Amino acid sequence: MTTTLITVAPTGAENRKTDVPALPVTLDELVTTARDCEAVGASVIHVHLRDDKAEPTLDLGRLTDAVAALREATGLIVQLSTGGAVTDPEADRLRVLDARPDMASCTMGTVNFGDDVFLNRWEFIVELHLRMQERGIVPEYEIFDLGQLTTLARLLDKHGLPAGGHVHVDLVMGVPGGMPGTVAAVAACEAAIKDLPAGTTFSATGIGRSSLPVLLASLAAGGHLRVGLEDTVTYAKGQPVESNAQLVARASGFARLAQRPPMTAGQARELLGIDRV
Ligand code: KMH
Ligand code: ZN
Repeated sequence: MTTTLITVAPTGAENRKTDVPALPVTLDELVTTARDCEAVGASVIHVHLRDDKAEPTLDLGRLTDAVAALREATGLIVQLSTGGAVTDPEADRLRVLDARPDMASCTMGTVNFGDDVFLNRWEFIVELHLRMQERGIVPEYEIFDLGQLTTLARLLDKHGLPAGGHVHVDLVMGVPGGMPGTVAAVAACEAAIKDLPAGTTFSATGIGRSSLPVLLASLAAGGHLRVGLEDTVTYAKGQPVESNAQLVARASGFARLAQRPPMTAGQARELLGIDRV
């Protein structure tokens, strides 16, 4: 791999605007963030939306508007979260696909999520996978624990390759209840990914203080990167993140040092098979 795909996850569903003022919660803030992050090396944006009170929402009208606004303002690949918040019902999470993004996330199993449970039943996973296949939406398979890679292998075996034919996974590491954000865990996942279809790619993100170790381990293992305020609100000890672009710029810098500069959105589309759907 000679270049690095950088995904920005600017908002998430967990952090509060009152605690993290840099969090983009309005559509204007999201579009500005997207432009800024594209300028410093992001090629994919993983989107969670907020309502007028800055609470997480899966409102279809807002999602549809966000997809249109991001496409108009940037060349970024628009990936909507179907994970939502832990409280979101399955029907609302499935309806996200009606907003017709380029990509959508698809989590490969249930995981304890701090004091909560992020529920992803097998039947729900299959339904998401099949609907994305039908509609030509490219999935990013979210992996919170090693065994979820085995679930992905089972899914592909039983229900076929995703739209576009390319398999891309994102390792979400360091969630309390999931796998740790360590070099050993990245290496274990990399080994398990070798059992998935040839050409499968992965990115990785480490929550909180695991963000830098995971970023460096992923680059070293030939993986790609996800960064953003969804996962990381502290830039360095005692220093809050100023903006999503600050995190993307840092990731781009490390990628360049690793002789794997950020890929353009066009290169990312080619890699992920988005041009083929
Ligand atoms: N907010 C988490 C419960 C995804 O976006 O697909 C789920 C999540 C995964 O963030
Ligand atoms: Zn997310």
